[in-house]
Amino acid sequence: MIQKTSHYRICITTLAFAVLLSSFCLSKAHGDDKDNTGVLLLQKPAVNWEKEAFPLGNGRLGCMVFGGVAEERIQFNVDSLWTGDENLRGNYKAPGMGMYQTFGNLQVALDAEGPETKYRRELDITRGVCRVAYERNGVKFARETFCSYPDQVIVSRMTAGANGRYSGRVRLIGGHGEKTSAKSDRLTFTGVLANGMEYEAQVCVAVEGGKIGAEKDTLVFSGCDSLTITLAAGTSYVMDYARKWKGEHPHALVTKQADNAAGKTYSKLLAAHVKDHQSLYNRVAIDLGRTDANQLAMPIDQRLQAVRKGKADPDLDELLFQYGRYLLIACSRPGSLPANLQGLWNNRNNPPWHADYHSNINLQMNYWLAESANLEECHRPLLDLLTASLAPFRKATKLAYGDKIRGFTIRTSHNPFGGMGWKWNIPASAWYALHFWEHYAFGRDRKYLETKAYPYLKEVCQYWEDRLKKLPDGRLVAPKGWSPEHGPTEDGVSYDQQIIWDLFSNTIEAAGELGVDDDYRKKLSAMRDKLVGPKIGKWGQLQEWMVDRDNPKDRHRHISHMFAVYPGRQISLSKTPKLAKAAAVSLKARGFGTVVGWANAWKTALWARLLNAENAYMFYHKEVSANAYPNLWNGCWPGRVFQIDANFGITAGAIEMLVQSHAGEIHLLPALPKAWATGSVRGLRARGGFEIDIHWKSGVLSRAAIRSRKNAVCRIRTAVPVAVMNRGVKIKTEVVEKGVITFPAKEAQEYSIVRESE
Ligand code: FUC
Repeated sequence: MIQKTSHYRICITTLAFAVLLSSFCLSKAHGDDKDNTGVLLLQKPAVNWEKEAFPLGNGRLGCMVFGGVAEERIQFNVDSLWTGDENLRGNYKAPGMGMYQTFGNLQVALDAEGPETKYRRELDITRGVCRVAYERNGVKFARETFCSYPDQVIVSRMTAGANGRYSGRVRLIGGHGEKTSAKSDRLTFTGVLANGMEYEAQVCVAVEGGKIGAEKDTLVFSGCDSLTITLAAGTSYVMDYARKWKGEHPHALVTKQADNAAGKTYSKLLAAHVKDHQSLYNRVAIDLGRTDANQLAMPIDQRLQAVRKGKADPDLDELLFQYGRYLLIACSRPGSLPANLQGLWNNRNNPPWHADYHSNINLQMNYWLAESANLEECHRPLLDLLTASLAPFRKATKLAYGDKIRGFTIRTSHNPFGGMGWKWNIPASAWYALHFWEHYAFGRDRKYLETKAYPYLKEVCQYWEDRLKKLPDGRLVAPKGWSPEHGPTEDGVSYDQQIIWDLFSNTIEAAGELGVDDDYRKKLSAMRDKLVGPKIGKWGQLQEWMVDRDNPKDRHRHISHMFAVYPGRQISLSKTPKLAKAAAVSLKARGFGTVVGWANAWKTALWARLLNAENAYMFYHKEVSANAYPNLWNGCWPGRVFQIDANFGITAGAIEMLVQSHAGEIHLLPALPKAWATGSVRGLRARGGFEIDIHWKSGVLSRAAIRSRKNAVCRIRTAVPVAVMNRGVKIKTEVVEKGVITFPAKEAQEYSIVRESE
């Protein structure tokens, strides 16, 4: 698909493409897009933080809304409120590793008489708004809460169908015993952690009708028609190692954000928020079938119960799909830190696994969907933090491996100060390099490749040039590796070998794209060809180690030797069918039982890459039929504590069922399951700078659209014969093999793919 045409037009028509794209975003591309499905409904207030409260966020600032009637509780976080530091020696238990902290709670106690009826609590992921509604004594009460990226505040508004119905108290309670001060209509607390991290939160309350005033540390209001509450919070963190990660005290900025929001009308704040949210969210629409109307109207906990009893609910499959996108928009925006093990949401000061960045699957999985689900901006916080952490990563690597080693590697867990914790995970920096490469592969931003991605890739290659070990027969192995959390430490572990192959391949391709480092490219190619490659073992399995010791009864949750199938590209059914079959044998042996969320999501993507639609769907479906809590989050081993990776991985897995582009071609509907027999998707992205819409009926492609960002040869694989049209005119295509055609795609053009009779 993606061979370069002989001349790229340098005069980029990015503008034209942006206009084209935005016109697709703004107009509903298809009449059959539905708009009643993007809502999580529950009919009681949340009691349990991780299972029932609803998450909102703007990347940096986030909160969990409980929706209580007598007391609204909004637990909030700022992504950089971390203890710890550079933790140079990597002691996981040392204070330097740090933990992600809760910031505090906003509590609104409401005086009320009489029981409420018709209670509803909804998270509308299409708008990024949480709504609460109920009635009391015939009066309707309503609340809306959102977290705005443009205004950098949380906003909550409470209204009623009659005047003077709101009396009560607002409290702002810090997570570290801070003292809150109250003045007229504002609450403030400020604090400093042991590592010098300064932080502050401010709440402003505007009332209509009635009155409000400060009493000790509380705001007391009575007889109000409505309340509009804005919360601003920040820390002194800056993503800059040279400044020791520390900037100004947040007081001035937090005050400015609070004042600015308090000076705007609620409708203005809401409109700016919804516009911003939808500029990302609306890029993708999906229709996987129709749920029975009665079931669709049910609260999500009951829908989960129905699914668990075997009822079909394709709209719930859609909701799960879009929820992954929603959550990434909510916890990873330009300027923020990347999504940690809990995204952005944490109500404890000692969260499981420190709520850290975990490099042996979890952090990567958080970002598997970013490019393909059309949220490339949301990928940037990861790339930014990894780039900002280079200096401390290099330092720690030299400390452990000697001054002579070039490049760097990392441990399994790390924090936002470039500090690391538990156990070296030697190929992790190479796995991260894949994210730099993928950002280019999807977006084709050459400048980014040249200035950010290629230098990163090259530096990690240098580490492996120095570290790889020659076997007596001349082949190369990574010494002393470990298949994550499984088996012994030894040479030539498949996880290491596959990731290094991927790193070298991407670096070679990157240098080729840039037309640089010819000799180095040849050197890397020679080294790549000498790497001990994937092996098929005695029971036909893909070996996890160089030694053929895999146990067919082993159900371990980690499946690291499948990296080459997904997210890597060393093994595919079209190019390496024997290895792909061996991978299927291994994956089958790991079982079909219920596994932790991230393993479940990985298996979805893996079965999709192995083109087994029903197995892929089985694992996709388990996410709702076995794993999901009422707020569609899920828990992880041990103890089923909340972890967010599966919510992202499952969306990425579903995309692999609908379109794949890792093997040099765009494969439309590679693993469409029976459960999604008729449907459509709009706005997915494919490598090579393409955006894709697909419609299918009774399990077969009916039409598709491909929009190209750059001049490129587009190669597509379909199960049925297709013709390609551009501006209503059929264009010439070349048949490469049965089911595979190519055509020259021009930048900023749309191509219609229509089914032809056989
Ligand atoms: C990996 C997994 C665990 C958990 C942890 C955060 O080590 O093995 O299940 O997800 O990361």
